[in-house]
Formats: sequence, C-alpha cells, structure tokens
Amino acid sequence: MRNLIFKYHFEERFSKRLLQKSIISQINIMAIERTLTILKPDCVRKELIGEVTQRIQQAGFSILAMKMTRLTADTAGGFYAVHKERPFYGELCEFMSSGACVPMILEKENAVADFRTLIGATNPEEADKGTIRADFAGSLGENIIHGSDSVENGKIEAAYFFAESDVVANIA
Ligand code: RTP
Ligand code: MG
Repeated sequence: MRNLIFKYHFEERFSKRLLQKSIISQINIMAIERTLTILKPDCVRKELIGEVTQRIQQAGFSILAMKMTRLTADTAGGFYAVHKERPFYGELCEFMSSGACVPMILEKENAVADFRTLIGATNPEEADKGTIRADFAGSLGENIIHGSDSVENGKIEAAYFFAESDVVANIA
C-alpha cells in the first residue's frame, strides 16, 4: 500500500513537472518580439494606409509607435545602408524619399518572422496569395511595405525613427 501511495505521488509530481517544462518551453519558443515596419510611399499614394494597418492589427500585432514622415534621399540611404553596394540602391533611396511614409513599431509573439510571412516575398510576383505584397504591390521596387529581418535589426531600425519615449505601453 505504501508503495502504491509513493508511486502515485511520484507519478503525479513527475507529470506535473513535465507539464511545467513543456509550458516553459512553449513560452520560450514564442517570445514577445518587436519589429519595425514602414508603409512605403506607394502605400500612402495608393491610399492604402487604413487597409494595410487593419491587416496588421487583425494579424495580432500591437502598434506601439506610429507616425507619418518623409525621408530624404540621405535618410533613406542610411536606413538601407546594408544595400549600399547593390545596383538597386540609388533607385531604392529615390523611391523611399519620393513621398510620405508611415513607420511603426509593432509587437507580437514571434513578430519578426510572422510579419515577414504577413507581407510576403520581396518580389510581389513571388509573394504568396493573400499576403500584403501579393495583394497590393506593383513591382519589386515599389512593394508597399518594409519589415525588419531580425530582432536586432528591428531595434536599430526602430531607433532610426522613434525615441524610447515615443513607444507607448499597449493596453489593448
Ligand atoms: P524591405 O527591407 O523593404 O522589407 O524588403 P526586403 O527585406 O523584402 O528586401 P531587401 O533585400 O531588404 O531589399 C530592400 C528593398 O530593395 C528593393 N529591391 N530591389 N531591383 C532589385 O533587384 C531589388 N532587390 C530589392 C525592394 O524594394 C526591397 O524591398
Ligand atoms: Mg530588408
């Protein structure tokens, strides 16, 4: 009998610990992240700010900071400095400074990868059906929206547009 009680307690504690472990590992996998997006000048010109923002929110992203601004060729060049040596760099800077844009800091579990999935491939012709770029972008050069490619770059990019004091705690 004592053995049975011991076995019961041992198994109960062991399975509880397993459950805790699996919950903790799920929490680790789905870390809360931030990403930086820009609704590019073609998005603003096509009057798609509302529709694209709605898709972002409906996909579960919280907007922590948002503004409308206009980049100069120099500030656009700084933002995309990683592409400085690429043949499309001049065209990219010209386009990104051709009109107003709307940068936002977004937050969600697994935000960086999930946002890249939501916007689709760089070239809208290769973007999956139902993604923002597939549905709204006109070309590779004018593809509606930017998304950070890593958490680290997201932080650098967020600081490019926003001060810490611009980031509001989302109470939704
Ligand atoms: P983004 O940074 O804007 O989110 O775009 P992305 O990660 O999907 O693509 P990336 O390689 O970072 O390129 C930045 C932007 O440059 C333009 N591009 N043009 N002509 C070309 O071959 C070419 N390749 C890229 C695109 O507008 C792209 O969004
Ligand atoms: Mg990129």
